[in-house]
Amino acid sequence: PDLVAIHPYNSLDDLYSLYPYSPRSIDDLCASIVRSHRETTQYRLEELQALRWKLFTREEIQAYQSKTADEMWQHCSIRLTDAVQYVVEFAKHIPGFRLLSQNDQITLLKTGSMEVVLVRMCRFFNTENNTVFFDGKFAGTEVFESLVCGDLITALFDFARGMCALQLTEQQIALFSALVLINADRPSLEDRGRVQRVQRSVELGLTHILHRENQESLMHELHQRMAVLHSLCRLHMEKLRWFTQRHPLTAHSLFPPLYKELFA
Ligand code: CLR
Repeated sequence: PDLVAIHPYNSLDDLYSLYPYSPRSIDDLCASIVRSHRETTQYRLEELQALRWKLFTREEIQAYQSKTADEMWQHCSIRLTDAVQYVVEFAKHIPGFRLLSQNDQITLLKTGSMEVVLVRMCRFFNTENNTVFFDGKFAGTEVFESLVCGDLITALFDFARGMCALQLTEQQIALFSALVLINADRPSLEDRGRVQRVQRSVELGLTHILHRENQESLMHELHQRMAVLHSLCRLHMEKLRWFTQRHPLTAHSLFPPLYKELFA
């Protein structure tokens, strides 16, 4: 698709001409982010809704449980990398992102793409039976037993349940995802000021839609979730390091290159 046609900001000047923000351009900014989210979520909510009672059979669950840790880690890393790739696409269409230096874009993706995947996880979560969409069906925590990192899995499921409880709209999920990604506090950014300006525009966008829907109180909630996201991703990295030490061969030859690049 033609990038310039998709997002209306061709230069930082265009973006910064949003100051002072006229409602029209802030609506445009939100619309771009929402469109980018919609085009990169893999599944629409209606599709997921229709699938939400498709559960794994006992035999299928046993098959996952009898995989070796190696096999299951490899399998999950492929699924996660796939999801990360969609987040990279999403990022590229956040107004202002492509105008950051290549290094800063990579820094933001390295630190934030997994966090956005976890934000997105709430769309794929069924709170009625605590299952998540995985490999075409809904899976409970027991499906991931062979990974031997029950604490991480439980923490991820808890986080998804908590996010579901907020009952965010697709718009709110889109803007929140953008804010998680465009974070000027990430270590080793080259041009923090520039990231900060993009961050402020996204922040204004989120504030704007929350205000319009009379849900300003959500902002505080969302800021708290950001701290939880940090700790979840730290836990993921720890588990990955532990796994890499025990199974260097799988980690080096079987993990997808992007997964290694981002997390290893
Ligand atoms: C999250 C939202 C994405 C699509 C997607 C793809 C892969 C899924 C992931 C979602 C949720 C979490 C998930 C993952 C595959 C494996 C992982 C089910 C639905 C589980 C929790 C296991 C994680 C184990 C690693 C940390 C080793 O748009």
